[in-house]
This record gives sequence, structure tokens and C-alpha cells, in this order.
Amino acid sequence: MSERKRALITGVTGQDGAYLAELLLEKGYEVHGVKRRASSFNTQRIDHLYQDPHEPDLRFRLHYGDMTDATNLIRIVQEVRPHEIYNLAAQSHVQVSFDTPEYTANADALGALRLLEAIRILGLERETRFYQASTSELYGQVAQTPQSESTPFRPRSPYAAAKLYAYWITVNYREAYGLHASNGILFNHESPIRGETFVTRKITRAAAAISLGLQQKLWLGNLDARRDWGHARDYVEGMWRMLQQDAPDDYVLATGQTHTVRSFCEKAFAQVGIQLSWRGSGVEEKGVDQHGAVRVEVDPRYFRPTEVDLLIGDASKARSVLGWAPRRTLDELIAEMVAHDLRVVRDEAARRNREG
Ligand code: NDP
Ligand code: GDR
Repeated sequence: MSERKRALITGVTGQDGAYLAELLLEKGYEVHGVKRRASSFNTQRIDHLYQDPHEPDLRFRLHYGDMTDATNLIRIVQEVRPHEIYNLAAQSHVQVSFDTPEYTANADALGALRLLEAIRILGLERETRFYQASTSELYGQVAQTPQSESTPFRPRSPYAAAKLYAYWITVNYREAYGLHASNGILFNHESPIRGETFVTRKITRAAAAISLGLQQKLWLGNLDARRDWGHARDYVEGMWRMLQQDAPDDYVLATGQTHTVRSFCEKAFAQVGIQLSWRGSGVEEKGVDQHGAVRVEVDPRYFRPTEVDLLIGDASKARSVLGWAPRRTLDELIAEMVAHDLRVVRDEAARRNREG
């Protein structure tokens, strides 16, 4: 087995997994990722990192696995003997968790337990460090702002309740068995490779398509929700820093600024020359462009049974202990996402035209 540092990333095919894999490869790690078997390709975000398995200096390898399958996770950990495990795999969509609460608990809560147990069963407590992808959704119904490591949790979705278990079982294994196990309590972070059903990407994609005349309008849910949005590339750097500390601990990563969904829309549409103004209120609210065309409407189907209204994080502990700070601004993030989506939407339209 090579002397390089070995990292195992669950959720490597997701947004954060792809950026983290890139970062760790740049740092000289041997990177192992867990991917699920799917009926169509699901590795688009990491295809640029692919290495032919016959290459002599193989530094990026994928293993089939699933967070709901303990024996498979134990086998992968046994084979890789990672110095660092980043547990990023999850059913990560809050609204979907209301439709699939049991599966979400299995993958997001018990999945974390299965990995921690794998470390213990294999006797790797002193060798393997563990990162758990915890979330600002833990704060839920917010009693205090900004939210820090000492703010009480009050989850508002099956997703958040599952992540609450994962958070505490990580703390428990640290305290009970001396594991180097840390929680990153990460506020929303986005990028051009964000999943298309999260609100930021849904908006930047729609702004691009509308500006090219390929879509008429965008349907959204709660425009008043406020989120602290950062750039995913900055946040994966913070994850890595947590595992480089001598002692494990829990850290908030956030920008310290909050914006409404409505404001995110205005900024994204402005990138393509559409100036939105708002008419009406509640479910009747509409975003209208400078020519009077309705570009944004509210569809109550996107309202959540219980909503998290306001998130704004205090990352001063990460700043002082990890030396971490977000580098990219929200305006830079939005510009990058819209530019990317203009290319994506154009390419898709060209392909449709070619295929007749
Ligand atoms: P994504 O939804 O983009 O990626 C999730 C990853 O988990 C994908 O690789 C997915 O595989 C994989 N996955 C889902 N279910 C399973 C399963 N049962 N077994 C194995 N793999 C599975 O999420 P992000 O990259 O945005 O987030 C990474 C982690 O951080 C998640 O745990 C999320 O809950 C958490 N988080 C995210 C924040 C954010 O703002 N992005 C903020 C705070 C926490 P596939 O590609 O096959 O679907
Ligand atoms: P969130 O992200 O729930 O914060 O979870 P999402 O982008 O889904 O929602 C943010 C806010 O926007 C409101 N919203 C809509 N959301 C979606 N998806 N689609 C819409 O049409 C829409 N209209 C309004 C939502 O109600 C919400 O208030 C993300 C995920 O990445 C989690 O895994 C992670 O833990 C948290 O961020 C931090």
C-alpha cells in the first residue's frame, strides 16, 4: 500500500465530493470515492479526474457502495485503510426528505453510524480521521442569530432530524472511543455544479434559459426564505482543514451574510440583463421584467410543510482556529453560475436542434 495519505470520500459524485476530490488530488493524496450503481452515468462531476485503472501511478479510484449497506462500507474501509474519511453522502434535498423520510434517515443518520462502526470494527480508531457533513439545517426554527457552534438545534425536516442524529453520533464516538471525528456545520454553499433542483441553480439555469428565449418563466416556492450562501470550493477547503487539526472539534462554516431567495433572483436575472421588479404579495407575487413580462411566479407546491426562515452563520471559530475564511463573494458566485448555465443551456439547445 502506498505511503501517500489516503482519503475516502462518500458522496464523491455530488457537488462537494467532486470539489473535495479535486482539492485532495492537488494536495498529493490518493483519493478513493464511493459511488452508487445507477442505470445511467452519474459521474459527470468527476469525469475529468478519471484515471485508467491500469495506470501505474493510480491516485483516484472509485468503489461501488451505498450508505445503507454496512457490510459493503466495512469492506471498502478495510480495503482502503484511509487516513481520512469524509462522509458527504446523503439524501441531501430538504423537500424530498418529506416524501422519503425513512430512506433519508437510513442514508443520512444510520449511514454515518455505519462508517463510524466500520472504523471501530476494523480497529482504525487511531489511524482514521472522520469528517461528518453536518448542516445549518440543524438550527431549524431559529431562536438566535447569527448561529454558531453553541446555538441550540431545532430541526424542521426529516432531513435535519436525520442529520441531527449523525451530528451527535459523531460527537459520541469522539468522546466514547477517542476517534478524531469532527462535524462541519456548513451553511448553504453553491457552485456551477450544484444540483439543478436546489434553489440557486434552479434560478441561475432559468435566468440563462429565459434570456436565450428558451423558457418563459420560473416557478418558485417561498421567496422570503433567507440563506447564508457561500461558494462550495471555499467550503471543501474548510473540511480539509478540520481534519488537519491535532484535536477533533465542530466548526461552523458560513459567510456571515444572508439574502432572501427573492434577492438571489434579482441578482441572477440582472446578470443576463433582466431587471426584475415585484408585484403582488404571497402566492400572488410575481417577478416582472423591464418589458412587463412575468418571469417569476409562486407555486405553493414548492412550499415546505415546515420551513427554515432565516439562516446566518458566525464562522469566527473556524476563522481563528482553522484560519479559514470564504474567499468568493455572493456576486462572484452568481456571475460564475449564470455564465456556466448560459453555456449549458446553449449546448443543450444545440444538441436538441441537431437531433431534430
Ligand atoms: P449532493 O446532493 O450534491 O451529493 C450527495 C452525494 O451523496 C452524491 O454523490 C450522491 O450520489 C450520494 N448519495 C446519496 N445517497 C447515497 C447513498 N444511499 N449511498 C451512497 N451515496 C449516496 O450534496 P452536496 O455535495 O451539496 O452536499 C454534500 C454533503 O453535505 C451532504 O451530506 C449534504 O447533506 C451536506 N451539506 C450540504 C450543504 C450544501 O449547501 N451543499 C450544506 C450543509 C451540508 P448520486 O450522485 O448517485 O446521487
Ligand atoms: P436548503 O436548500 O433547503 O437550504 O438545503 P434549497 O436550495 O433547496 O432551498 C433554499 C430555500 O429556498 C426556498 N425555495 C426553494 N427551494 C427549492 N429547492 N426550490 C424552489 O423552487 C424554491 N423556492 C423557494 C426553500 O423553501 C428554502 O427556504 C440545502 C441543501 O444543500 C442541504 O443538503 C443543506 O444541508 C442545506 O442547504 C444547508
